[in-house]
Amino acid sequence: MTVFSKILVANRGEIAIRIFRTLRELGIGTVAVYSEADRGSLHAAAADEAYLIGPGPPPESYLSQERVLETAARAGAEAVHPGYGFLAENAAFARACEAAGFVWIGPPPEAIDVMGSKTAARKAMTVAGVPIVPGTTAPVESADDVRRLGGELGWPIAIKASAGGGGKGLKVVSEPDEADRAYESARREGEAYFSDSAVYVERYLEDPRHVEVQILADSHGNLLHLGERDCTIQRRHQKLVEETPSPAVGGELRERIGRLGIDAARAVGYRSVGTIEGLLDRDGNYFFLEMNTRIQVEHTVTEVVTGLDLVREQVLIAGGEPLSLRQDDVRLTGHAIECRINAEDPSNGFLPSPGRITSYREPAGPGVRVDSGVAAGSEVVGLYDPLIAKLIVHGVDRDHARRRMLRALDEYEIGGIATLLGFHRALLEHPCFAAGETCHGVVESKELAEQADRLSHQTTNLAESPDGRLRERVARVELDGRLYEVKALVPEPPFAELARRRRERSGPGAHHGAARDAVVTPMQGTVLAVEVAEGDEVRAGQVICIVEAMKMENEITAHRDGVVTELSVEPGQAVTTGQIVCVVSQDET
Ligand code: MV4
Repeated sequence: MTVFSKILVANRGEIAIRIFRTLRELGIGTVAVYSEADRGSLHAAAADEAYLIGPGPPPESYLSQERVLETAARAGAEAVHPGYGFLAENAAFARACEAAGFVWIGPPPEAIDVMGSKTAARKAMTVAGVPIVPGTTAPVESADDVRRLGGELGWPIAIKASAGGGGKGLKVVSEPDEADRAYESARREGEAYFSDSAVYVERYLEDPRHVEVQILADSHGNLLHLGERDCTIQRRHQKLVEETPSPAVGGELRERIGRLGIDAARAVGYRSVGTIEGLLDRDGNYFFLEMNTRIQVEHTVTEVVTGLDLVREQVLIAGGEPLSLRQDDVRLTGHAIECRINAEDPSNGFLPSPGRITSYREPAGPGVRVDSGVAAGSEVVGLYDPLIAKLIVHGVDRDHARRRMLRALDEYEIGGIATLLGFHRALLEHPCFAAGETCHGVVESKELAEQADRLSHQTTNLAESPDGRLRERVARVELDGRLYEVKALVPEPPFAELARRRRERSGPGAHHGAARDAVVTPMQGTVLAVEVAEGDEVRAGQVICIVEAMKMENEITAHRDGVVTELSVEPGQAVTTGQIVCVVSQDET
């Protein structure tokens, strides 16, 4: 059964660790690669062997095909697993792996190529009889074309980047007058993201669900599907919550979507695990959107309801094994939900929130799985994807899973950085989610972000605290024979006085005003240079000082225009996470 003796995982963080676990179970040796920014990372420690492959920026390490392949040769690996992101859907890398004598744990490069071009994929699906969203299967050449197509398909229409996917470059056009601007804008985005300005047009579906189907295909012509996943909960085309089964899919529709998925995969000669993504409209029509030619973040919910290990299937398929089960053997049990735990700040426009994790405790208990890549003391590096963990629950039905997720979110403690924990609590408690609706609008609403912020303060800490100077204290309090754990944020002298003055200046209720005039260091490190002096006028974004951490230089910038006061760092000084560098004052008249 052991088809390989050693596999290199060309990835980092939680997905690298998740893959290592399966490889261990298969008795296969594990090789990690890591960048200079990931020297202390868990994924490097989790493998049998770990190799430094270059500096932090991905092009010089995780995206460097040469360095990854050199390392695979040096380590004596037989195969390369790309995980997701980075090189996972790079057909050139898949070919380079095979040319260098390694097995590529993924689909044939030709299938990656066809599915990588959205117009080529739409053409192939039309030939295969798989329904696509009505629109063009070739790029459109002008805004006039867009207007003409709007007339034919009916407004609104969507313009999408041909080389795109995941909604990047998507522009909605409601009427003919908007065609010129939307066309040019979609082309610019295509060029910026994919170096390809080609765009095509689809009818725009109102309030659809994002429903995708998991496919397994071996090298012996066997294909099967493992049911659908519903990924409708997205923000700016980033999936946040995924579940299976879809609240909108019953047995008959599941079979239809499964068959379409298999037809789609077969049409491009697919082999490995892969996902057909589609849109489900309110009338139950299902349209092909694109194929993800990799293992996906949300594969876990399918694992939970099928009992299968999709990474194991992927490795065995790459080793030439036939699938060990048939469609009839697939049993879907209960309901699974995944929440993506990103180091992002919902109260700050979901901006990434890199920094040191000061405290960390994972949930456990019945029906709970955590795929994570961090621990207390981990540094979340801003260079990489903000996904630090995936929290997955399994319940007998949807509401059981939903309540279990809320319980697990409550148990989860991540201190030192902002995360989506509070956002997920707010969302899963929201009536729209409880009812299994699409929640379009709600997910991106200010109300939900504010509720997320309130809930996240239950686990607030030093770095999240209003002035970056508060320490978390736990005291136990007994009231009426019941023990309570109380977390208090205690200002520490000499900063207590500073915090008081700032609050007075900002007035009551101006919590955020008070928070925002101090510049704090987001990480522990050493001050290399201070670029401003007390009393200097600075503009938002201007560099205040440079802090070296983990051999990388980080620019600490002013967050707003103002005058530098209370400057408290000098070159050579060691700073801690959340330490105040200075205050940027504004005249408040
Ligand atoms: C669409 C659409 C409506 N009509 N295409 C594409 C990628 C995915 N991330 C979102 N995409 C959409 N494509 C057409 N022709 C609406 C979306 C969409 C969406 C779809 C399902 C669930 C949530 C969504 C959120 C934003 C946009």
